[in-house]
Amino acid sequence: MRFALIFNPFKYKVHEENLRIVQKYFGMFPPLSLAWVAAIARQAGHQVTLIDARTLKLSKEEVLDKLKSFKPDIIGFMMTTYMFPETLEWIRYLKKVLKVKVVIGGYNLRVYPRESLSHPEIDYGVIEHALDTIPQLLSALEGKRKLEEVVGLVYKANGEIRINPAQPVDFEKFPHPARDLLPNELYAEFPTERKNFTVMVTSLGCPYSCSFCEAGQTAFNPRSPETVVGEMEECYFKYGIREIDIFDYDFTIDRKRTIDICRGIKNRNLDLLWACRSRVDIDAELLQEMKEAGCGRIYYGLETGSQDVLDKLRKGITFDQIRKTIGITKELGMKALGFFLVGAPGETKKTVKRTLKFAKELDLDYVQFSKCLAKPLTSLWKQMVQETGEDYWRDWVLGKEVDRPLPRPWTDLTNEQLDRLAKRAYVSYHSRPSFLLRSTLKVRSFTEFKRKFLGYLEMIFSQENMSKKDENFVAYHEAPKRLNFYWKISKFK
Ligand code: B12
Repeated sequence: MRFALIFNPFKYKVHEENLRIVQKYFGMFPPLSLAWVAAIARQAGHQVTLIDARTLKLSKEEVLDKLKSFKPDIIGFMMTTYMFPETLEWIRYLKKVLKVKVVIGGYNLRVYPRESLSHPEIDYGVIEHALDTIPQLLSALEGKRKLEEVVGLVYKANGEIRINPAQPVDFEKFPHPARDLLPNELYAEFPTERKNFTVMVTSLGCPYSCSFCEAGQTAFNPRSPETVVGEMEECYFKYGIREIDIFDYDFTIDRKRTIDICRGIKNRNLDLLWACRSRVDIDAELLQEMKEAGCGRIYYGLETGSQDVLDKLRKGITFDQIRKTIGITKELGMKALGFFLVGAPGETKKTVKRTLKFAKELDLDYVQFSKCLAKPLTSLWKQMVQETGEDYWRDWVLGKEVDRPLPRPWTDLTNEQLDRLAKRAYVSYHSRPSFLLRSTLKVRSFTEFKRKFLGYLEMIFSQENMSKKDENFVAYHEAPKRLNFYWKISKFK
């Protein structure tokens, strides 16, 4: 089978957890989920192409041209709940011209498989992982098996939507993502210091129960240290990658595995700068191992400066742990980033002030103040659906809802107040002369300086007090000239 995967560009939504400018400068990331799917399909003997239309700035028409020359039997899209309508619009456009089947996958399918398939343009959905489902689906499309036998598939038959339950998968068995199909030199995220840059996922799931996270209490499913370091080595030698952001929910959950990965990186002499996400309940010895293996940034979920709010979020950490771990991280020469929430359960103007004061006291290298949101599968969402009997996200996927700021019944602050407070927190945090001076001195290249300086100026001058729709929204892109060049030389990859 000829299988084409497409990553479409997406605009800012006012229901998002981040302010518009934060979203704009977030970065250009590889469509990793699709790169996994591509590798899985290829391993099963199929011909695959992956078009990152977002990063290559390709219009629908240009993607259509590429697809016409590739001649796919089936095309695939990754669907997040939040970007569902615009991905659907792309599918509608392409399906009008190309008479091909469409398969979608992604986290949204775990929550809304039926609702997603209710749209006539979508033929198949992969409910959970592609590892078994995609080879089985493609062989079914070749007439070698029946759709009823494809595990983890949602599909249509006799005018009804049918679901074949998914089976658990072992993440270790996945091939490495097909980065050879991606323009690796074009990716960067806001704090990136080196090129080429990529993201990795080395484990699935998280056993903790934070009320705002969709991964809460899902089985931890790690790849082995050998496999993880093997993927890093492939990134290093095959794709010239020198910086990696590990996007696991919590990279340090299994202390021994983390240490083994660190030692593996050192033993293979990989000169990589890497970043990861972690809880603060880790120790100095582990941090030392991470530093020695090239870890340059750690993103910590700190959430708030109020003990009451922290408890309501069921985070299970203390301020002493936060202070100690951030202190050691900085002493070892790694950058510490804090993720904070604004508008969490029990939040007041006073607690937001306390959070900002706490962030300044910790003197983090980066901070993010996101608006607490009832995202699908979180306990905040479950509770809201139970109490109100309404599910905004379900209606959104069905096409019955519009993009609007969502209610937060767990705080007395209004959405307008929260946007204003989040913006004020960013401006106040980043405008301290000591922070500006230190950040400038740490900058490693002109592009890094430009990206950070523009982001800072836009936050001060262009970020409205209440995030609004922006039809012209385009994510900040660093390399338009090289992009054109890349597009010309890669006419068909
Ligand atoms: C890397 C990443 C990104 C990268 C790359 C995008 C991507 N997903 O490839 C970037 C930074 C660009 C990104 C952007 C966004 N992301 Co993101 N991202 C992730 C992250 C951290 C890892 C993805 C990954 O590789 N996982 C490991 C692989 C093995 O699992 P997987 O992604 O689930 O993919 C498997 C299956 O879902 C399925 N599958 C997935 N896609 C497809 C497509 C087809 C055709 C098929 C057949 C199967 C299939 O097969 C895959 C292999 O088994 C996940 C969280 C996580 N840890 O999983 C969030 C996550 C997927 N992202 C999420 C969100 C919300 C976003 C954004 C909307 C954020 C924003 N506001 O901009 C955008 C939307 C981008 C878009 N249009 O898709 C949510 C989705 C939630 C939901 N209900 O839909 C997640 C779950 C994180 C979260 N905290 O909520 N993301």
